[in-house]
Amino acid sequence: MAYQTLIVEIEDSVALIRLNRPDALNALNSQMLGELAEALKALDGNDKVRCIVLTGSEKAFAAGADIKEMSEKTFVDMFGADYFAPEGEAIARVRKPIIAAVSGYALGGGCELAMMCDFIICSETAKFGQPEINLGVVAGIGGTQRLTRFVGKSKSMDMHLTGRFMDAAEAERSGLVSRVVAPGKLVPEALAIAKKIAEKSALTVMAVKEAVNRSYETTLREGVLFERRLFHALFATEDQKEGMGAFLEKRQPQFRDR
Ligand code: CO8
Repeated sequence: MAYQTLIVEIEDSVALIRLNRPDALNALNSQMLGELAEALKALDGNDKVRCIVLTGSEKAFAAGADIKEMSEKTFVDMFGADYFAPEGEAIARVRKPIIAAVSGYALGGGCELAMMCDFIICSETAKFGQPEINLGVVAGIGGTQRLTRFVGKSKSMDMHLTGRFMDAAEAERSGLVSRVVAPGKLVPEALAIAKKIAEKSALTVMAVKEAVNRSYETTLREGVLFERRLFHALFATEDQKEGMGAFLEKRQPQFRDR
């Protein structure tokens, strides 16, 4: 499938999606988010893909929603179309893991898109921010909610109220990203992590993703119960027998997603 605003490659069970609007620092317009939702849906249903990496360019993961596209819109336009809601929901529905690999700017909608992925790794050049306040708006695809869960209220308020940028070291220190890598190593490192995940049982990977995401959406008691039931349920799979059997036989497991 050819896209105008994305480059999609599949190799060794891993899909790499590159946001590709270099002239606008990968600003997210309706076309790009529509194509991204479509590509993710297709990759989620593609048996050759077990993990997805989403990246941008060296200069920008994405510098936010496209200000040119939005500037003249009215409340009726935005509310009437539920601007970016269907695309956000489509991304949230993906069951395979998505790793955001961020180099350069991840601002506004770009930071929010990275946070919609399952985890973020970044290059030392990364700059995260929610600068919507400088445009007279607030974050619109989850920034106030997700950034607060990642970094806590104080730092989230600071970021949203001042519009300042956070560098890679601060992002790692405050839990926004899981790893920081040297510039130039970002995509190879993200692909290597994705390949590690691709070796696991796809059933267990989906269960982990559901369980961790549930921690955002429910009480501790309900979340622990949900996790325990998934843990019990996985004893119905061949992959549990294979994983535990391989450990006892001191060999590598051969998972078959059953
Ligand atoms: N939208 C449109 N075009 C952009 C954007 C953007 N967000 N960011 C950069 N560009 C364009 C510039 O206009 C410029 O284009 P041109 O060459 O045609 O003038 C080109 O990209 C290069 O940008 P700069 O010349 O500005 O590059 P610099 O290196 O000088 O600066 C910055 C880089 C700091 C990233 C700067 O471009 C910048 O501040 N960009 C805007 C960042 C921003 O405010 N982002 C938040 C946008 S609002 C948002 O994301 C809301 C999300 C929620 C929406 C959901 C709706 C429901």
